[in-house]
Amino acid sequence: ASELSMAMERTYIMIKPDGVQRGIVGNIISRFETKGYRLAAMKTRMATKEILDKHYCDLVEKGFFPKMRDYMMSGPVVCMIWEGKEAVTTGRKMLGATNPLASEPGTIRGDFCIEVGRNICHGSDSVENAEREISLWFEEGEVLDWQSHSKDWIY
Ligand code: RTP
Repeated sequence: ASELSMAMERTYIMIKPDGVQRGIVGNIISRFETKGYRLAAMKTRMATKEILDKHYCDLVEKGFFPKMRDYMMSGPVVCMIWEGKEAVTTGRKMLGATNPLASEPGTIRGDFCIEVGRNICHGSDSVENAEREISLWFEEGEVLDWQSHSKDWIY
């Protein structure tokens, strides 16, 4: 495998209901597009209790979880898979810190929000979790295989 394909990663990026309602979807997509990542899948849907309990399996016992789950079900979310070199780590950098007040300006959270409970977007924190989240939110036929269609001008 070439150096490029070895570094290829897929990450699950989700725009939360506040990001959708505030009209920040296009801006977020644009940032990942212009960075050089490829959109391998995208859809809108309502999150359910069942899928959120699985997605946030590490957080279900936390005191803030029921409120957070209500927030996540308060409107449609946009589910996306972005792929490219080190997409997981770089995706997290582009999102910014979990608490938007600690997020650097220039990041999505740093530019658009101030509340940890309304932080606009989610991004996988590891390659393993990205794979888990992708299989949770997407069916196999919904995900494109860009590698077999790749062009020299995308890396
Ligand atoms: P995410 O999973 O949404 O990308 O967020 P993250 O990895 O940066 O942060 P994590 O610790 O996994 O927390 C997941 C989400 O839970 C909400 N949260 N609320 N104290 C609170 O009210 C609180 N703490 C966390 C946030 O929406 C956070 O993104």
